[in-house]
Amino acid sequence: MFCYQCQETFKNEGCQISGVCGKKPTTASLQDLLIYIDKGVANYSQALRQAKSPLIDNTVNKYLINSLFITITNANFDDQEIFHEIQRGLQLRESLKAECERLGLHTKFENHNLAKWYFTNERDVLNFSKTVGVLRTANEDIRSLRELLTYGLKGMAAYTEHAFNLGKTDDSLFAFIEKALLATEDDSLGVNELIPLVLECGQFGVSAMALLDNANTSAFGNPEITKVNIGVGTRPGILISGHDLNDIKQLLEQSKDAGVDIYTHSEMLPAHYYPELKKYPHLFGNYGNAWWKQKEEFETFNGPIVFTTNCIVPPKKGASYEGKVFTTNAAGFPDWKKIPVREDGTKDFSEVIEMAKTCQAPKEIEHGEIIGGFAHNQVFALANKVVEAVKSGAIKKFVVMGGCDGRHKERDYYGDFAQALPKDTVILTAGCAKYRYNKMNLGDIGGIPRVLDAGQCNDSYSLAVIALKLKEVFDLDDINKLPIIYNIAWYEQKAVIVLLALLYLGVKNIHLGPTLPAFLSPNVAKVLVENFGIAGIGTVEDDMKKFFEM
Ligand code: FSO
Ligand code: SF4
Repeated sequence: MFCYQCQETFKNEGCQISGVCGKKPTTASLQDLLIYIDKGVANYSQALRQAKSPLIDNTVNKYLINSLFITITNANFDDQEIFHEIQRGLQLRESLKAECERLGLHTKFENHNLAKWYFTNERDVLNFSKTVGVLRTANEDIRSLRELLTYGLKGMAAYTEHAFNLGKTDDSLFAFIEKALLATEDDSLGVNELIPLVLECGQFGVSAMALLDNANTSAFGNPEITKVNIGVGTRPGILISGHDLNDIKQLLEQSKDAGVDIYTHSEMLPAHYYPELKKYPHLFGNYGNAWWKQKEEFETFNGPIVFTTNCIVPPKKGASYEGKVFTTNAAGFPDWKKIPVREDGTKDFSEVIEMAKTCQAPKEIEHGEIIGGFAHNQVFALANKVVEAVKSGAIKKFVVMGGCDGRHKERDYYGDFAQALPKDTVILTAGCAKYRYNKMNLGDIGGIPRVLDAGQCNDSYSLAVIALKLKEVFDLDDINKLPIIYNIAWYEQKAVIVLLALLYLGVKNIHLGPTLPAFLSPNVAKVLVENFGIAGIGTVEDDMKKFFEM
Protein backbone atom coordinates (compact mmCIF):
# COMPACT_ATOMS: atom_id res chain seq x y z
CA MET A 1 0.00 0.00 0.00
CA PHE A 2 0.94 3.59 -0.36
CA CYS A 3 -1.34 6.28 1.00
CA TYR A 4 -0.52 9.88 1.84
CA GLN A 5 -3.92 11.46 1.55
CA CYS A 6 -4.34 12.72 5.12
CA GLN A 7 -2.45 14.87 7.56
CA GLU A 8 -1.62 11.97 9.86
CA THR A 9 0.23 9.99 7.20
CA PHE A 10 3.28 8.15 8.56
CA LYS A 11 6.20 10.54 9.14
CA ASN A 12 4.39 13.02 6.91
CA GLU A 13 5.62 10.89 4.01
CA GLY A 14 3.22 8.01 3.43
CA CYS A 15 1.65 4.94 5.03
CA GLN A 16 3.20 1.85 3.49
CA ILE A 17 2.92 -0.99 5.97
CA SER A 18 -0.43 -0.11 7.48
CA GLY A 19 -2.39 3.10 7.87
CA VAL A 20 -1.97 5.33 10.92
CA CYS A 21 -5.78 5.50 10.65
CA GLY A 22 -5.98 1.71 10.96
CA LYS A 23 -6.44 1.00 7.25
CA LYS A 24 -4.93 -2.35 6.27
CA PRO A 25 -2.97 -2.86 3.03
CA THR A 26 -5.74 -4.93 1.42
CA THR A 27 -8.33 -2.29 2.25
CA ALA A 28 -6.06 0.42 0.85
CA SER A 29 -5.58 -1.50 -2.41
CA LEU A 30 -9.29 -2.22 -2.75
CA GLN A 31 -10.00 1.48 -2.26
CA ASP A 32 -7.49 2.33 -4.99
CA LEU A 33 -9.22 -0.17 -7.25
CA LEU A 34 -12.63 1.27 -6.43
CA ILE A 35 -11.49 4.70 -7.61
CA TYR A 36 -10.11 3.09 -10.76
CA ILE A 37 -13.44 1.38 -11.44
CA ASP A 38 -15.16 4.72 -10.88
CA LYS A 39 -13.02 6.08 -13.72
CA GLY A 40 -14.25 3.25 -15.96
CA VAL A 41 -17.83 4.25 -15.13
CA ALA A 42 -16.97 7.93 -15.71
CA ASN A 43 -15.54 7.17 -19.15
CA TYR A 44 -18.95 6.00 -20.38
CA SER A 45 -21.23 8.10 -18.18
CA GLN A 46 -19.46 11.22 -19.48
CA ALA A 47 -20.28 10.31 -23.08
CA LEU A 48 -23.86 9.42 -22.26
CA ARG A 49 -24.31 12.56 -20.12
CA GLN A 50 -23.16 14.68 -23.03
CA ALA A 51 -25.58 12.79 -25.27
CA LYS A 52 -28.35 13.45 -22.72
CA SER A 53 -29.05 9.73 -22.41
CA PRO A 54 -31.86 8.72 -20.02
CA LEU A 55 -29.47 6.09 -18.68
CA ILE A 56 -27.69 8.81 -16.70
CA ASP A 57 -29.86 8.73 -13.63
CA ASN A 58 -29.56 8.86 -9.87
CA THR A 59 -28.02 5.37 -9.76
CA VAL A 60 -25.09 6.47 -11.94
CA ASN A 61 -24.69 9.83 -10.21
CA LYS A 62 -24.80 8.27 -6.76
CA TYR A 63 -22.24 5.67 -7.78
CA LEU A 64 -19.82 8.33 -9.02
CA ILE A 65 -19.84 10.15 -5.68
CA ASN A 66 -20.36 7.33 -3.20
CA SER A 67 -17.43 5.30 -4.49
CA LEU A 68 -15.19 8.33 -3.92
CA PHE A 69 -16.70 8.99 -0.48
CA ILE A 70 -15.97 5.41 0.62
CA THR A 71 -12.26 6.07 0.10
CA ILE A 72 -12.10 9.19 2.30
CA THR A 73 -9.90 8.77 5.36
CA ASN A 74 -11.61 6.88 8.17
CA ALA A 75 -14.86 6.34 6.26
CA ASN A 76 -14.87 2.66 5.37
CA PHE A 77 -12.73 -0.23 6.60
CA ASP A 78 -14.97 -3.02 5.31
CA ASP A 79 -13.26 -5.02 2.52
CA GLN A 80 -16.41 -6.93 1.69
CA GLU A 81 -18.43 -3.78 1.21
CA ILE A 82 -15.68 -2.19 -0.89
CA PHE A 83 -15.41 -5.31 -3.02
CA HIS A 84 -19.17 -5.31 -3.48
CA GLU A 85 -18.96 -1.69 -4.70
CA ILE A 86 -16.20 -2.71 -7.15
CA GLN A 87 -18.47 -5.39 -8.58
CA ARG A 88 -21.40 -2.98 -8.82
CA GLY A 89 -19.17 -0.50 -10.62
CA LEU A 90 -18.04 -3.10 -13.14
CA GLN A 91 -21.64 -4.02 -13.90
CA LEU A 92 -22.54 -0.37 -14.27
CA ARG A 93 -19.56 0.27 -16.54
CA GLU A 94 -20.55 -2.63 -18.76
CA SER A 95 -24.16 -1.51 -19.11
CA LEU A 96 -23.10 2.07 -19.92
CA LYS A 97 -20.52 0.76 -22.39
CA ALA A 98 -23.17 -1.32 -24.15
CA GLU A 99 -25.36 1.75 -24.49
CA CYS A 100 -22.48 3.79 -25.90
CA GLU A 101 -21.83 1.06 -28.44
CA ARG A 102 -25.50 0.90 -29.35
CA LEU A 103 -25.52 4.66 -29.93
CA GLY A 104 -22.21 4.58 -31.79
CA LEU A 105 -20.56 6.87 -29.19
CA HIS A 106 -16.79 6.74 -28.92
CA THR A 107 -14.93 7.53 -25.73
CA LYS A 108 -11.39 8.69 -25.12
CA PHE A 109 -10.48 5.76 -22.90
CA GLU A 110 -12.31 2.94 -24.68
CA ASN A 111 -9.05 1.13 -25.37
CA HIS A 112 -7.59 1.85 -21.94
CA ASN A 113 -7.56 -0.77 -19.24
CA LEU A 114 -10.01 1.24 -17.14
CA ALA A 115 -12.65 0.54 -19.78
CA LYS A 116 -11.81 -3.14 -20.05
CA TRP A 117 -10.33 -4.63 -16.90
CA TYR A 118 -12.22 -7.51 -15.39
CA PHE A 119 -11.25 -10.28 -12.99
CA THR A 120 -11.64 -14.01 -12.89
CA ASN A 121 -10.64 -14.67 -9.30
CA GLU A 122 -9.73 -13.04 -6.02
CA ARG A 123 -6.02 -13.11 -6.78
CA ASP A 124 -6.62 -11.06 -9.94
CA VAL A 125 -8.36 -8.44 -7.88
CA LEU A 126 -5.61 -8.19 -5.30
CA ASN A 127 -2.77 -8.22 -7.84
CA PHE A 128 -4.32 -5.65 -10.10
CA SER A 129 -5.42 -3.39 -7.25
CA LYS A 130 -1.75 -2.97 -6.31
CA THR A 131 -0.98 -1.42 -9.70
CA VAL A 132 -3.55 1.38 -9.76
CA GLY A 133 -2.66 3.37 -6.64
CA VAL A 134 -0.75 6.59 -6.05
CA LEU A 135 2.60 5.16 -7.18
CA ARG A 136 1.29 4.32 -10.66
CA THR A 137 2.44 7.83 -11.57
CA ALA A 138 6.23 8.01 -11.76
CA ASN A 139 6.74 11.77 -12.11
CA GLU A 140 6.41 13.28 -8.64
CA ASP A 141 4.85 16.57 -9.79
CA ILE A 142 2.25 14.90 -12.00
CA ARG A 143 1.58 12.45 -9.18
CA SER A 144 1.18 15.31 -6.73
CA LEU A 145 -1.31 17.14 -8.96
CA ARG A 146 -3.26 14.00 -9.85
CA GLU A 147 -3.63 13.16 -6.18
CA LEU A 148 -4.44 16.73 -5.13
CA LEU A 149 -7.21 16.66 -7.74
CA THR A 150 -8.43 13.24 -6.60
CA TYR A 151 -8.57 14.34 -2.95
CA GLY A 152 -10.44 17.50 -3.91
CA LEU A 153 -12.92 15.30 -5.77
CA LYS A 154 -13.36 13.06 -2.74
CA GLY A 155 -14.26 16.03 -0.57
CA MET A 156 -16.56 17.43 -3.23
CA ALA A 157 -18.22 14.03 -3.61
CA ALA A 158 -18.96 13.88 0.13
CA TYR A 159 -20.73 17.25 0.14
CA THR A 160 -22.54 16.44 -3.08
CA GLU A 161 -23.78 13.20 -1.54
CA HIS A 162 -25.26 14.91 1.53
CA ALA A 163 -27.09 17.33 -0.78
CA PHE A 164 -28.16 14.39 -2.95
CA ASN A 165 -29.62 12.66 0.13
CA LEU A 166 -31.81 15.75 0.61
CA GLY A 167 -32.94 15.68 -3.01
CA LYS A 168 -30.66 18.43 -4.35
CA THR A 169 -28.38 17.68 -7.29
CA ASP A 170 -26.45 19.65 -9.87
CA ASP A 171 -25.52 17.96 -13.12
CA SER A 172 -22.47 20.17 -13.63
CA LEU A 173 -20.89 18.70 -10.49
CA PHE A 174 -21.18 15.15 -11.82
CA ALA A 175 -19.87 16.26 -15.21
CA PHE A 176 -16.83 17.83 -13.56
CA ILE A 177 -16.21 14.74 -11.43
CA GLU A 178 -16.19 12.62 -14.62
CA LYS A 179 -13.84 14.99 -16.42
CA ALA A 180 -11.43 15.28 -13.50
CA LEU A 181 -11.40 11.55 -12.70
CA LEU A 182 -10.42 10.81 -16.29
CA ALA A 183 -7.80 13.56 -16.26
CA THR A 184 -5.96 11.68 -13.52
CA GLU A 185 -5.36 8.82 -15.98
CA ASP A 186 -4.62 10.96 -19.01
CA ASP A 187 -0.92 10.77 -19.83
CA SER A 188 -1.24 13.61 -22.34
CA LEU A 189 -1.87 16.08 -19.47
CA GLY A 190 1.19 17.68 -17.90
CA VAL A 191 1.70 20.09 -15.04
CA ASN A 192 0.43 23.03 -17.09
CA GLU A 193 -2.86 21.32 -17.82
CA LEU A 194 -3.37 19.81 -14.38
CA ILE A 195 -2.89 23.03 -12.37
CA PRO A 196 -5.92 24.78 -13.96
CA LEU A 197 -7.97 21.62 -13.35
CA VAL A 198 -7.06 21.69 -9.66
CA LEU A 199 -8.22 25.30 -9.47
CA GLU A 200 -11.38 24.45 -11.36
CA CYS A 201 -11.97 21.77 -8.76
CA GLY A 202 -12.04 24.61 -6.19
CA GLN A 203 -14.70 26.36 -8.24
CA PHE A 204 -16.88 23.24 -8.21
CA GLY A 205 -16.09 22.83 -4.53
CA VAL A 206 -17.76 26.20 -3.93
CA SER A 207 -20.76 25.00 -5.96
CA ALA A 208 -20.97 21.74 -3.99
CA MET A 209 -20.84 23.55 -0.65
CA ALA A 210 -23.42 26.08 -1.84
CA LEU A 211 -25.66 23.22 -2.97
CA LEU A 212 -25.36 21.52 0.40
CA ASP A 213 -25.95 24.79 2.22
CA ASN A 214 -29.10 25.22 0.19
CA ALA A 215 -30.15 21.60 0.80
CA ASN A 216 -29.61 21.84 4.57
CA THR A 217 -31.20 25.24 5.06
CA SER A 218 -34.21 24.57 2.84
CA ALA A 219 -34.89 21.30 4.67
CA PHE A 220 -34.10 22.40 8.23
CA GLY A 221 -34.13 26.21 8.27
CA ASN A 222 -31.21 28.56 8.83
CA PRO A 223 -28.89 27.81 11.74
CA GLU A 224 -29.52 30.13 14.67
CA ILE A 225 -27.66 30.98 17.89
CA THR A 226 -28.05 27.95 20.12
CA LYS A 227 -26.72 26.81 23.46
CA VAL A 228 -25.90 23.11 23.41
CA ASN A 229 -25.83 21.04 26.60
CA ILE A 230 -22.62 19.02 27.00
CA GLY A 231 -23.86 17.12 30.04
CA VAL A 232 -26.18 14.10 30.14
CA GLY A 233 -29.74 13.27 31.10
CA THR A 234 -31.19 10.30 32.92
CA ARG A 235 -32.65 8.42 29.96
CA PRO A 236 -30.76 6.03 27.67
CA GLY A 237 -29.16 7.70 24.67
CA ILE A 238 -28.29 7.16 21.02
CA LEU A 239 -25.10 8.86 19.87
CA ILE A 240 -25.00 10.00 16.25
CA SER A 241 -21.83 11.10 14.51
CA GLY A 242 -20.84 12.28 11.04
CA HIS A 243 -22.36 14.94 8.81
CA ASP A 244 -25.62 13.70 7.33
CA LEU A 245 -28.48 15.86 8.62
CA ASN A 246 -31.05 13.85 6.71
CA ASP A 247 -30.12 10.85 8.84
CA ILE A 248 -30.37 12.63 12.19
CA LYS A 249 -33.73 14.06 11.13
CA GLN A 250 -35.07 10.56 10.46
CA LEU A 251 -33.61 9.23 13.70
CA LEU A 252 -35.18 12.09 15.68
CA GLU A 253 -38.56 11.51 14.10
CA GLN A 254 -38.51 7.75 14.60
CA SER A 255 -37.34 7.96 18.22
CA LYS A 256 -39.46 10.85 19.46
CA ASP A 257 -41.81 8.73 21.59
CA ALA A 258 -39.37 5.98 22.50
CA GLY A 259 -38.21 7.32 25.86
CA VAL A 260 -34.61 7.77 24.68
CA ASP A 261 -32.48 10.84 24.08
CA ILE A 262 -30.39 11.67 21.02
CA TYR A 263 -26.87 13.00 21.47
CA THR A 264 -24.55 14.32 18.78
CA HIS A 265 -20.86 13.48 18.56
CA SER A 266 -18.07 15.39 16.82
CA GLU A 267 -19.22 16.75 13.43
CA MET A 268 -22.92 16.21 14.16
CA LEU A 269 -22.85 18.96 16.82
CA PRO A 270 -24.15 21.65 14.39
CA ALA A 271 -27.43 19.70 14.00
CA HIS A 272 -28.48 21.50 17.20
CA TYR A 273 -28.41 24.84 15.40
CA TYR A 274 -31.14 24.04 12.84
CA PRO A 275 -34.76 24.95 13.77
CA GLU A 276 -36.24 21.80 12.24
CA LEU A 277 -33.88 19.60 14.24
CA LYS A 278 -33.65 21.51 17.53
CA LYS A 279 -37.44 21.47 17.81
CA TYR A 280 -37.23 17.85 19.03
CA PRO A 281 -36.97 18.03 22.83
CA HIS A 282 -35.15 14.68 22.94
CA LEU A 283 -32.23 16.10 20.92
CA PHE A 284 -30.54 16.34 24.28
CA GLY A 285 -26.99 17.55 23.77
CA ASN A 286 -23.51 16.90 22.44
CA TYR A 287 -21.47 14.13 24.04
CA GLY A 288 -17.69 14.36 23.91
CA ASN A 289 -15.31 15.94 21.51
CA ALA A 290 -13.73 15.53 18.08
CA TRP A 291 -13.67 12.19 16.29
CA TRP A 292 -10.31 10.97 17.58
CA LYS A 293 -11.47 10.76 21.20
CA GLN A 294 -14.18 8.23 20.36
CA LYS A 295 -12.39 5.19 21.80
CA GLU A 296 -12.64 6.67 25.30
CA GLU A 297 -15.93 8.51 24.90
CA PHE A 298 -17.88 5.62 23.39
CA GLU A 299 -16.89 3.47 26.38
CA THR A 300 -18.83 5.71 28.76
CA PHE A 301 -21.75 6.54 26.50
CA ASN A 302 -23.42 3.18 27.19
CA GLY A 303 -25.94 3.39 24.33
CA PRO A 304 -25.77 2.57 20.61
CA ILE A 305 -23.77 4.72 18.20
CA VAL A 306 -24.55 5.61 14.58
CA PHE A 307 -21.92 6.74 12.06
CA THR A 308 -23.44 8.64 9.15
CA THR A 309 -19.97 9.34 7.63
CA ASN A 310 -16.30 9.30 8.61
CA CYS A 311 -14.43 9.56 10.97
CA ILE A 312 -14.29 6.02 12.36
CA VAL A 313 -11.48 4.96 14.69
CA PRO A 314 -11.14 1.15 14.80
CA PRO A 315 -12.09 0.04 18.32
CA LYS A 316 -9.77 -1.74 20.73
CA LYS A 317 -10.33 -5.48 21.05
CA GLY A 318 -12.96 -6.06 23.70
CA ALA A 319 -14.29 -2.48 23.61
CA SER A 320 -17.52 -2.29 25.59
CA TYR A 321 -19.36 -0.73 22.65
CA GLU A 322 -18.60 -3.60 20.27
CA GLY A 323 -21.94 -4.80 18.88
CA LYS A 324 -23.53 -1.42 19.47
CA VAL A 325 -22.17 0.53 16.48
CA PHE A 326 -24.14 1.03 13.28
CA THR A 327 -23.10 2.68 10.02
CA THR A 328 -24.91 4.11 7.04
CA ASN A 329 -24.08 5.79 3.69
CA ALA A 330 -20.41 5.47 2.70
CA ALA A 331 -19.30 4.57 6.24
CA GLY A 332 -18.52 0.96 7.05
CA PHE A 333 -16.57 -1.27 9.39
CA PRO A 334 -16.31 -5.09 9.39
CA ASP A 335 -19.05 -6.69 11.50
CA TRP A 336 -20.74 -3.41 12.34
CA LYS A 337 -24.36 -3.38 11.28
CA LYS A 338 -25.62 -1.26 8.42
CA ILE A 339 -28.82 0.77 8.96
CA PRO A 340 -31.45 -0.85 6.70
CA VAL A 341 -32.70 1.31 3.84
CA ARG A 342 -36.38 0.88 3.01
CA GLU A 343 -37.69 0.65 -0.54
CA ASP A 344 -38.64 4.30 -0.59
CA GLY A 345 -35.07 5.23 0.34
CA THR A 346 -35.80 6.16 3.97
CA LYS A 347 -33.78 4.58 6.80
CA ASP A 348 -35.05 2.18 9.42
CA PHE A 349 -33.55 3.04 12.81
CA SER A 350 -35.82 0.67 14.77
CA GLU A 351 -33.05 -1.74 15.79
CA VAL A 352 -30.92 1.13 17.12
CA ILE A 353 -33.86 2.54 19.05
CA GLU A 354 -34.81 -0.84 20.52
CA MET A 355 -31.20 -1.43 21.54
CA ALA A 356 -31.02 1.98 23.22
CA LYS A 357 -34.00 1.13 25.40
CA THR A 358 -32.04 -1.76 26.93
CA CYS A 359 -29.00 0.42 27.74
CA GLN A 360 -28.09 2.58 30.71
CA ALA A 361 -28.05 6.36 30.44
CA PRO A 362 -24.71 7.87 29.39
CA LYS A 363 -22.12 8.58 32.06
CA GLU A 364 -21.42 12.27 32.45
CA ILE A 365 -17.94 13.27 31.25
CA GLU A 366 -18.48 17.03 31.05
CA HIS A 367 -20.90 19.60 32.28
CA GLY A 368 -22.10 22.92 30.90
CA GLU A 369 -22.91 24.23 27.48
CA ILE A 370 -21.36 25.52 24.30
CA ILE A 371 -22.73 28.08 21.90
CA GLY A 372 -22.91 27.96 18.11
CA GLY A 373 -25.10 28.55 15.10
CA PHE A 374 -23.24 31.42 13.47
CA ALA A 375 -23.72 30.48 9.84
CA HIS A 376 -24.13 33.24 7.26
CA ASN A 377 -27.79 34.05 7.90
CA GLN A 378 -27.34 34.44 11.64
CA VAL A 379 -24.18 36.51 11.23
CA PHE A 380 -25.96 38.76 8.73
CA ALA A 381 -28.68 39.28 11.33
CA LEU A 382 -25.93 40.53 13.65
CA ALA A 383 -24.21 42.47 10.86
CA ASN A 384 -24.84 45.95 12.28
CA LYS A 385 -23.41 44.98 15.63
CA VAL A 386 -20.38 43.33 14.02
CA VAL A 387 -19.69 46.23 11.65
CA GLU A 388 -20.00 48.71 14.51
CA ALA A 389 -17.57 46.69 16.60
CA VAL A 390 -15.05 46.71 13.74
CA LYS A 391 -15.50 50.43 13.09
CA SER A 392 -15.12 51.31 16.76
CA GLY A 393 -12.00 49.16 17.01
CA ALA A 394 -13.58 46.81 19.56
CA ILE A 395 -12.91 43.99 17.06
CA LYS A 396 -9.46 44.37 15.47
CA LYS A 397 -9.23 41.11 13.61
CA PHE A 398 -11.10 37.97 12.67
CA VAL A 399 -9.18 34.74 12.72
CA VAL A 400 -10.53 31.88 10.62
CA MET A 401 -9.52 28.76 12.54
CA GLY A 402 -11.78 26.29 10.78
CA GLY A 403 -10.90 22.79 9.70
CA CYS A 404 -10.15 19.58 11.46
CA ASP A 405 -8.92 18.20 14.72
CA GLY A 406 -6.63 15.19 15.01
CA ARG A 407 -4.81 13.09 17.53
CA HIS A 408 -1.25 14.34 17.21
CA LYS A 409 0.29 16.26 20.07
CA GLU A 410 1.34 19.07 17.75
CA ARG A 411 -2.33 20.07 17.46
CA ASP A 412 -2.15 21.45 20.98
CA TYR A 413 -0.89 24.46 19.03
CA TYR A 414 -4.47 25.36 18.07
CA GLY A 415 -5.79 25.48 21.63
CA ASP A 416 -2.75 27.48 22.74
CA PHE A 417 -3.08 29.78 19.74
CA ALA A 418 -6.77 30.46 20.48
CA GLN A 419 -5.94 31.19 24.10
CA ALA A 420 -3.04 33.49 23.21
CA LEU A 421 -5.03 35.58 20.73
CA PRO A 422 -5.50 39.23 21.68
CA LYS A 423 -8.88 39.85 23.35
CA ASP A 424 -10.01 42.09 20.49
CA THR A 425 -10.03 39.21 18.00
CA VAL A 426 -12.93 36.97 17.01
CA ILE A 427 -12.43 33.37 15.90
CA LEU A 428 -14.54 32.19 12.96
CA THR A 429 -14.70 28.42 12.84
CA ALA A 430 -16.30 25.42 11.14
CA GLY A 431 -15.44 21.72 11.20
CA CYS A 432 -14.13 19.71 14.11
CA ALA A 433 -11.09 21.94 14.71
CA LYS A 434 -13.31 23.90 17.11
CA TYR A 435 -13.09 21.25 19.81
CA ARG A 436 -9.63 22.59 20.61
CA TYR A 437 -11.09 25.86 21.94
CA ASN A 438 -14.90 25.82 22.02
CA LYS A 439 -15.05 24.96 25.72
CA MET A 440 -12.50 27.56 26.82
CA ASN A 441 -14.92 30.39 27.60
CA LEU A 442 -12.99 32.95 25.60
CA GLY A 443 -15.62 35.59 26.40
CA ASP A 444 -17.36 38.05 24.13
CA ILE A 445 -16.92 41.48 22.62
CA GLY A 446 -19.96 43.64 23.33
CA GLY A 447 -22.19 40.56 23.27
CA ILE A 448 -20.53 38.98 20.22
CA PRO A 449 -18.96 35.67 21.32
CA ARG A 450 -15.23 35.44 20.56
CA VAL A 451 -15.75 32.02 18.98
CA LEU A 452 -18.32 32.05 16.21
CA ASP A 453 -19.04 28.48 15.10
CA ALA A 454 -20.67 28.32 11.67
CA GLY A 455 -21.10 24.54 11.75
CA GLN A 456 -19.61 21.56 9.95
CA CYS A 457 -16.52 21.62 7.71
CA ASN A 458 -18.79 22.22 4.69
CA ASP A 459 -20.07 25.35 6.45
CA SER A 460 -16.70 26.88 5.70
CA TYR A 461 -18.83 28.04 2.80
CA SER A 462 -20.64 30.23 5.33
CA LEU A 463 -17.33 31.72 6.45
CA ALA A 464 -16.56 32.60 2.82
CA VAL A 465 -20.02 34.14 2.38
CA ILE A 466 -19.49 36.18 5.55
CA ALA A 467 -16.08 37.36 4.29
CA LEU A 468 -17.59 38.38 0.94
CA LYS A 469 -20.36 40.27 2.76
CA LEU A 470 -17.83 42.13 4.94
CA LYS A 471 -15.88 43.04 1.80
CA GLU A 472 -19.06 44.56 0.40
CA VAL A 473 -20.00 46.37 3.63
CA PHE A 474 -16.53 47.89 3.95
CA ASP A 475 -16.51 48.71 0.25
CA LEU A 476 -13.23 46.92 -0.44
CA ASP A 477 -12.06 45.78 -3.86
CA ASP A 478 -10.19 42.74 -2.58
CA ILE A 479 -11.22 40.09 -0.05
CA ASN A 480 -7.60 40.05 1.16
CA LYS A 481 -7.88 43.64 2.44
CA LEU A 482 -10.26 42.53 5.19
CA PRO A 483 -8.87 42.24 8.71
CA ILE A 484 -8.99 38.44 8.51
CA ILE A 485 -6.22 35.94 9.25
CA TYR A 486 -6.58 32.36 8.00
CA ASN A 487 -5.02 29.75 10.24
CA ILE A 488 -6.61 26.50 9.15
CA ALA A 489 -6.07 22.98 10.47
CA TRP A 490 -6.56 20.10 8.09
CA TYR A 491 -6.90 16.35 8.39
CA GLU A 492 -8.68 14.66 5.53
CA GLN A 493 -9.89 15.25 1.98
CA LYS A 494 -12.92 17.39 2.77
CA ALA A 495 -10.47 19.92 4.12
CA VAL A 496 -8.68 19.68 0.75
CA ILE A 497 -11.79 20.77 -1.15
CA VAL A 498 -12.41 23.54 1.40
CA LEU A 499 -8.87 24.80 0.79
CA LEU A 500 -9.25 24.64 -3.00
CA ALA A 501 -12.59 26.47 -2.69
CA LEU A 502 -10.99 29.28 -0.68
CA LEU A 503 -8.20 29.58 -3.25
CA TYR A 504 -10.79 29.79 -6.02
CA LEU A 505 -12.54 32.60 -4.11
CA GLY A 506 -9.28 34.52 -4.15
CA VAL A 507 -8.26 34.11 -0.50
CA LYS A 508 -4.51 34.49 -0.10
CA ASN A 509 -1.98 33.87 2.66
CA ILE A 510 -3.73 30.90 4.24
CA HIS A 511 -1.70 29.23 6.97
CA LEU A 512 -2.19 25.50 6.87
CA GLY A 513 -1.18 23.09 9.60
CA PRO A 514 -0.13 21.32 11.63
CA THR A 515 1.95 20.18 8.61
CA LEU A 516 1.70 20.90 4.92
CA PRO A 517 0.29 17.95 2.93
CA ALA A 518 2.77 15.19 2.15
CA PHE A 519 1.17 14.88 -1.29
CA LEU A 520 2.45 18.31 -2.34
CA SER A 521 5.71 17.80 -4.20
CA PRO A 522 8.27 20.59 -3.66
CA ASN A 523 7.41 22.07 -7.07
CA VAL A 524 3.65 21.97 -6.54
CA ALA A 525 4.07 23.43 -3.05
CA LYS A 526 6.15 26.21 -4.64
CA VAL A 527 3.30 27.05 -7.04
CA LEU A 528 0.89 27.33 -4.10
CA VAL A 529 3.33 29.45 -2.10
CA GLU A 530 4.15 31.79 -4.96
CA ASN A 531 0.63 32.27 -6.29
CA PHE A 532 -1.45 32.07 -3.14
CA GLY A 533 0.93 32.76 -0.28
CA ILE A 534 0.13 29.40 1.36
CA ALA A 535 2.29 28.90 4.42
CA GLY A 536 2.66 26.52 7.34
CA ILE A 537 2.60 27.36 11.03
CA GLY A 538 5.34 28.06 13.53
CA THR A 539 5.26 28.24 17.30
CA VAL A 540 2.35 30.07 18.92
CA GLU A 541 4.75 32.77 20.09
CA ASP A 542 6.27 33.35 16.66
CA ASP A 543 2.91 33.25 14.92
CA MET A 544 1.42 35.78 17.34
CA LYS A 545 4.27 38.13 16.47
CA LYS A 546 3.85 37.48 12.78
CA PHE A 547 0.09 38.00 12.76
CA PHE A 548 -0.15 40.88 15.18
CA GLU A 549 3.25 42.54 14.71
CA MET A 550 3.80 42.54 18.46
FE1 FSO B 1 -13.43 15.96 8.15
FE2 FSO B 1 -12.12 17.92 9.08
FE3 FSO B 1 -15.97 17.35 8.60
FE4 FSO B 1 -13.85 17.01 10.73
S1 FSO B 1 -12.87 17.77 7.09
S2 FSO B 1 -12.21 16.00 9.86
S3 FSO B 1 -14.74 15.21 11.44
O1 FSO B 1 -13.28 18.70 10.20
O2 FSO B 1 -15.16 17.36 9.94
O3 FSO B 1 -15.26 15.72 7.97
FE1 SF4 C 1 -2.29 6.83 6.24
FE2 SF4 C 1 -4.05 8.81 6.22
FE3 SF4 C 1 -3.96 7.07 4.23
FE4 SF4 C 1 -4.88 6.35 6.63
S1 SF4 C 1 -5.79 7.83 5.20
S2 SF4 C 1 -3.49 5.17 5.31
S3 SF4 C 1 -3.50 7.52 7.96
S4 SF4 C 1 -2.38 8.55 4.78
